[in-house]
Amino acid sequence: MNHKPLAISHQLFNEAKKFIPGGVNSPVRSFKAVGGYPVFVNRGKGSKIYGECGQEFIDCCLCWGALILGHAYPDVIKNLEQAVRKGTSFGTVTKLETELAKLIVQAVSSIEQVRLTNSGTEAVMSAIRLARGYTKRNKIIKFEGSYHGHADCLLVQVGSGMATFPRATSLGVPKDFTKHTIVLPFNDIKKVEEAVRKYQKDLAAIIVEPIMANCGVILPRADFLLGLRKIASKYNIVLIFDEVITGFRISYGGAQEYFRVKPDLTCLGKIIGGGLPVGAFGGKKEIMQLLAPEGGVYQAGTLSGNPIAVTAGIITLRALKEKKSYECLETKTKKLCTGIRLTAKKYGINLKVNHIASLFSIFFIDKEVINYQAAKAQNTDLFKRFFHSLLKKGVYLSPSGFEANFLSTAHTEGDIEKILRIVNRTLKNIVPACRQAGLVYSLDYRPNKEILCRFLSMEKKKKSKMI
Ligand code: HOZ
Repeated sequence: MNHKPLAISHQLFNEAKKFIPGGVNSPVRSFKAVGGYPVFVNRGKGSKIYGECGQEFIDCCLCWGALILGHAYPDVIKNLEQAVRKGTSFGTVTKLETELAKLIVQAVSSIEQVRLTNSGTEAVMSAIRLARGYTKRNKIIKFEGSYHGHADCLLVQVGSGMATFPRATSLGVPKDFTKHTIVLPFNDIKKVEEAVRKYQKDLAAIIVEPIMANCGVILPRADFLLGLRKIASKYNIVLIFDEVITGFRISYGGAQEYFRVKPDLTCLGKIIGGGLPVGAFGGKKEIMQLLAPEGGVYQAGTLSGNPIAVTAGIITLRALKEKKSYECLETKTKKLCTGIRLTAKKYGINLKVNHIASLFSIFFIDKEVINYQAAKAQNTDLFKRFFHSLLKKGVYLSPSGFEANFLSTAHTEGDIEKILRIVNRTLKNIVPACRQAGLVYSLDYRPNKEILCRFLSMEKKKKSKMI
């Protein structure tokens, strides 16, 4: 085994820690949830990233979902080079902003007007303020394990990095700042009805990730989102979909198009910046018109609508629109996730793979994961072993069992097959640990090679056309 990359990561991380708190600019990157040292990445191309020692990884994190076209997508790079030559930021209006806004409005049916921000956190924070300004009410409902960025009022029972954090809420958030936040379990519409009846007079908004993607991927039950829509309409509460992850990922129109439920406001980020820092929030004109300078809800940003970031967003959205990529992405993801499930079955390992479109997570658990409490019950030690074994063999997953994984249009059939081969070797090796954790069906373990061989030969025959 080549120990050089590990030694280099160790050295670079220690150096970073001298100057950056924890060595990172966002906590999950520190590998705290999985142990070991983060990989220092030097470059990326297509479905791959390359470490400082040249190690190659198939990337299934993709800048946390932002890079749906893969790394260094040629058209994005070409246009960025041209844009940079014209100047990097003006702090005044450009045609580019209107162009990106138009693309978003045309794509997302509930959005009539949209404002660009620098991050998803900013978008969500502003959408909440707008909902409060519009309804003249204070309280908001959020769901356990969801992560809507790090604005004070939303840092309550949060997923993502906070799911593996030793304390439930961040220090530095006064109770007064979260006293209007009501936290409910995801997928439980009865609890929402009860809370709404209790607080209706002061409820400004319900904010939800239509697909939870910050404590692993958790799908909404049939009618949960529709139930939220009905309740919000009945009580004049603003329904906010946080589509920072799902926007332009689940379909071109986001999760709201996929599930056919229209929120009043939508928050976006990641993909609309094509790998550069952008966020956005938009919705009904009647609500959006309340923003300054038209209305009394203040929101601003020096670098908002930055021409470089907006250029990357425009090219990305245009490419997605033209390529009709979503079917392909879903086929690839289904193949990968079915393969992982069947491999686990072959070894009698109880694990759950939640997936939709090009979003997936793997939970070492024997029950369905339908909410945060279920996600919390996963065996994180087994996930750590799984993660590091894949990493060593060249697959980069998101470094926590409480995060989503992603595929891009750049992932090839060869990538999927390689990941499946590596998953096979990994799961085979961790059977004893799974057995010890009570996650193997039977102590009398007999591998069933037949099922997997049948699946793999079926897939070969299909010769599915992948991009
Ligand atoms: N909170 C992000 C994932 N849900 C992590 C972002 C990052 O570390 O870059």
